[in-house]
Amino acid sequence: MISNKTFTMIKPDAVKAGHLGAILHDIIQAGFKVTALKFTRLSPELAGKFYDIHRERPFYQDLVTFMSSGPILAAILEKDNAVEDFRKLIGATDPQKAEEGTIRRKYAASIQENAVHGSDSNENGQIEGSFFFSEFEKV
Ligand code: DGI
Repeated sequence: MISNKTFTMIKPDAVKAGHLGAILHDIIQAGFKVTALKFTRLSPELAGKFYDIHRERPFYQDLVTFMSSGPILAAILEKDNAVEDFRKLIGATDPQKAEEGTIRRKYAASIQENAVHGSDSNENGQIEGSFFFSEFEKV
């Protein structure tokens, strides 16, 4: 069965810059329904675990430091074709390569501090959502 859910984080750069409300508004306007929501801060240990897949990449340590540098908003989102549609809405990893009108193009400053996370597959969406939310926190 194709999942209609994805997982997102509004990252520390966007929260610090005051874009949290605007980004959430864009996400809801694009037709996504919020089914779980948490404002929290990742410890370096948890950020490292979340991005474990990138452990061998040269930017891993910087990424972990950045992702634990301030609060984030974590959410599970629901929509038909959620994973693919959300990746389209946020745009390319590097905001300079992201299309006009995408969230990263509008709010992100660099490839590392790129404002939002979006799961890249249904399987990862499920894993990432469960990383942050227990069953009773998902409506
Ligand atoms: O799925 P994405 O977030 O678009 O990208 P990804 O899964 O390839 O990488 C995860 C995060 O790691 C990304 O949002 C920002 C960071 N990252 C990816 N590539 C680079 C990077 N950070 C730096 N500094 N340099 C990179 O080349």
